[in-house]
Amino acid sequence: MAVKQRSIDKASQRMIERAGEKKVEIAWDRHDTMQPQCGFGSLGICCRICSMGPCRIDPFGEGPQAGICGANADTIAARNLIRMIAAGAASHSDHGRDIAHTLKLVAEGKGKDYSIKDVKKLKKVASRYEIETEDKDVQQIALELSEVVMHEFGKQEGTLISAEVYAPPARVKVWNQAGIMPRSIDREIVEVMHRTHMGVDVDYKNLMKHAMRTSLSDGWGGSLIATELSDILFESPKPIRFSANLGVLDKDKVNLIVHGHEPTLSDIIVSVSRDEELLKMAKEKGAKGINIAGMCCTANEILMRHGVPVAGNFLQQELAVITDAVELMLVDVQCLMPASGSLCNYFHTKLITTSPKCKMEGVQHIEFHEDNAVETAREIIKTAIENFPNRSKNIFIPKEKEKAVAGFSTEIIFQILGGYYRSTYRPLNNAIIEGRLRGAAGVVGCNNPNTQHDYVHIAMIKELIKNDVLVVTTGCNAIAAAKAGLMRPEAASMCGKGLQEICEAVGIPPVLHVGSCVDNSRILTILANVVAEGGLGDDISDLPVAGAAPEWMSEKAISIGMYFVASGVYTMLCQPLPVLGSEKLARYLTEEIEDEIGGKWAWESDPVKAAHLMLRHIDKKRAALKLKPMMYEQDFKPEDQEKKKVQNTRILETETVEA
Ligand code: XCC
Ligand code: SF4
Repeated sequence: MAVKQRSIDKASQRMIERAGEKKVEIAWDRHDTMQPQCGFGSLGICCRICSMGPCRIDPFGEGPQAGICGANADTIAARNLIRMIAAGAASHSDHGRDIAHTLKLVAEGKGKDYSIKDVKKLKKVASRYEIETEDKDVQQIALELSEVVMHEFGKQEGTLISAEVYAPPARVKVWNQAGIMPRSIDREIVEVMHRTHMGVDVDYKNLMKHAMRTSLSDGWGGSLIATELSDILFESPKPIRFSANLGVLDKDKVNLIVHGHEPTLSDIIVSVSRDEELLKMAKEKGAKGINIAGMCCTANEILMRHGVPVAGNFLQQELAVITDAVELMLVDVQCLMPASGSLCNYFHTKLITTSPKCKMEGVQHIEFHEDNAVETAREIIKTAIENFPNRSKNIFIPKEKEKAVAGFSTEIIFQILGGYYRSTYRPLNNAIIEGRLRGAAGVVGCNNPNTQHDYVHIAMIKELIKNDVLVVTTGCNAIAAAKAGLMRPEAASMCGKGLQEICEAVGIPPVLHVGSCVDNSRILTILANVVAEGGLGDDISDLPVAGAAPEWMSEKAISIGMYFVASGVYTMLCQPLPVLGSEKLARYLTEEIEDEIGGKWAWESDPVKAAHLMLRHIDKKRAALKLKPMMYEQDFKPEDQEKKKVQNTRILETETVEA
């Protein structure tokens, strides 16, 4: 495949070429050798759950239509999907648990390297959990909060407090009526494994009900806890400038990349890297300083709070190593390509794993524990510095880097819109009601070599903002948007007139970076605030909004998508879920589920067409709310398309007549 078809990102294109010159294999090459990919897997109709199998269903109807136990395509596809959701929810929630554990250590005076950085938020979150905060010292509040939150993961009775108190009341009612109110976090994940054991739940709809409950325990539970407690420990984000793309690597400095998802170690790495003694050591080794850059969601965590530059998104992790300018890449958990281990053998880059949950054969492991954070950070930075002299003369750093603004938390959006003294979502709601804004969209998620890197993300976002839809973003989509210049206030010039006016008046870009994968929970709380502000219905499913994960690849993305659907959001993927082997399940997820829950899935591979489907959904919600017509002429008008269709049919008819 030609380099340009692999990525639209210039820096990535250059590095893909360099990989070819150096004859090292990267994800795209392995993707080529994988063709054709397994159809049974893509359609979701291969089952390996017991050892009478493996079994697979013949999608064309001439071979077997049931596994040896009798499970049909609907059961098999549903079981496979819900297991993916369990893995995704588990990843986010285990991340949340680790942050809660850190908060508890701090509260007990054991996590000496951490502190409560955002007392205001601590008190706010504590009061949501009905913890008395007045006249109580901060440590005590933190202790009580961490204990309540940790209890949420494994409790055996009742339902999840955060789902109840953060979501709009109308939504909670829908969940209760549907019987999908999450009861705890771990319990839902365990129950997925039980239900999908051989010979338990085989009703695809019943499985999907539990899929929704499990994903809700992620979005409004594990992920939300991760976000809220990270803000307390590492401080709530505020608008901050950063740079994005491989050009942030510095040819004269020790380059250290932090990759993965959890901020606990990387946040400390950032502060320790400013230590005089370490800087002196770097100079002795011939470097001009220490440059920390991020990759994937660890990047998002630290750029939201410290403005640390981001070297790239998921598909760029190997490309960073190929620059030959990275002394060390450390990973915590999630989204690490196992290939990085052997790739680093070709270059001087040292790969280091740090979590007891994530090790790689042949790769150095420096284990990180919260009670020893600074020392571990120091050891890792020293390892990077010592590796600087091993750099080859033949480094290549692409020049591309783009300026961007991030740091838009749920709370900051209040302030930016309403002003510091009168924080409110009113101006946002009014803009939608008056037709200055068509609506809002959350565009998030990964990269995937099945599609052209970054293209699907960028094409979709551009189409949305051109049609006066404000975009909020997280994860690797956010990094793609930053690299494409969509997070500069000047990007307002690419928007429809209404959105442009808002960006200019408030001084924000049209694409708001709200954080990492777990911070998709910020999008949920933003939606809850918009509902609470009033004038746009009383449930999330009433809002003129849509969600999308254009280049999704991870199981986490499915859990995220499912909790948005279960929260009432229309959720678009540009590559379908692996369920097409079951017509019934696919129809349920993309149609019938909407009557039950208010949200649904959709898939469309062309990102511009996908954006149009999202716009149609937004328009449908605007019409149901009887909102004013759009203030300015819109680029995409569904009626025009209808007219065009009619015209085309006429032309066809005439042609037939002539023939
Ligand atoms: Fe991973 Fe979060 Fe996906 Fe990027 S976006 S590839 S999950 S790093 Ni969440
Ligand atoms: Fe086959 Fe049923 Fe076993 Fe799955 S559970 S492998 S369909 S026999």
